Amino acid sequence: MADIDQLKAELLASVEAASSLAALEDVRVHALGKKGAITEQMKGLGALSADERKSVGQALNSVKDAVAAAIEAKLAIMADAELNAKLLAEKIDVTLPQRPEADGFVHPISQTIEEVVAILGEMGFGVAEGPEIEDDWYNFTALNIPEDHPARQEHDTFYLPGVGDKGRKVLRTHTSPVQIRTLLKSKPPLRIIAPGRTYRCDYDATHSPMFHQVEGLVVDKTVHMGHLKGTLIEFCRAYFGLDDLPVRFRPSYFPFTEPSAEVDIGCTRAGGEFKIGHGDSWLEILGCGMVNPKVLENCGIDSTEYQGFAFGVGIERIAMLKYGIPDLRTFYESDLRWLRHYGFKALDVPSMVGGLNP
Ligand code: 2NL
Repeated sequence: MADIDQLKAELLASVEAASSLAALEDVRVHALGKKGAITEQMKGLGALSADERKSVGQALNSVKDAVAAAIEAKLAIMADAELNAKLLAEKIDVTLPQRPEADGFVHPISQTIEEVVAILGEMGFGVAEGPEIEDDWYNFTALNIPEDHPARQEHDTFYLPGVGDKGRKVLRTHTSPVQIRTLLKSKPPLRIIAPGRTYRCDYDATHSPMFHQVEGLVVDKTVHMGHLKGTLIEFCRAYFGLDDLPVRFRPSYFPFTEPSAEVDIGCTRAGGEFKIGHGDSWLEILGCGMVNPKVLENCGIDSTEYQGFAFGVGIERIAMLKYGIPDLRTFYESDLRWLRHYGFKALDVPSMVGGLNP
């Protein structure tokens, strides 16, 4: 038995001493292999009495288990150390600015989102983010769009296979579920925008199955339609860079807002030309309204104490209008010639002090 204890101590010490994967493998073969030290001892068991065979056999088995466990543990430590060394060797500082001579461009979608964030950020909105694969409840039910509501069909939803305990999973059809998540976890007053990818099963010259949206939400005790109008008029004028851009609110309907409105901006279509600004015509650019009290209640907010306004803007649409991009589909083609033409310099970050497109 003393021999077995010594064997155990020796083998554990050699596991401890192994300093490479190859050395550890040598130790494993030497200890546990077919011709290894433990196997050799096992072979001697036949010569022992029945009682001795049992106790020595058990002792050898426990040495075997202890050595195997020590090798496992050492392997895990070595794998960790290897990964750490690799991470350290491959370290890059992602906060360094892009080299100015590098031939890369910011996509107009990213640029437009940055511009919207700059304008609304200046007004005190914070950016919120959330998952693109959503529970049916966050995407529809919480927003007062019940199971049989026609809006569910209008949204041309991509449903994911399988049914979870919270209901079906969907690709979010708008970024509203991000606002729902924020309403559920933080207390008002709130002022947030949720930019990001959204999905609807629709594809033609003016629809893409994946597109981008920015939604905004303000909840407080005394916010009213005047704040909604002031915010969106200011937003439209700042985004298009026209101080006197005509903006009008036209009654509309969304299940999640009441009252609801669509926002049009002035434009001219005279003589075959199209231009944003004072003119003979109107162009719809976003949807908005006062948050339906049912939506607040669904998120555990007392609608007799709080009210809010919300809006949603299609990023592709306002990017096409501002930058004269005629075809929606070109956004997603990754055509470098297109990107060189419509893209932006990476160092020209939009801001209200430095300008939206410096
Ligand atoms: C559009 C219309 C809209 C909202 C989005 C919203 C979000 C919450 C509560 C209430 Cl959490 N409303 N979002 C409200 C009105 C319109 O988008 O045409 N978007 C492109």
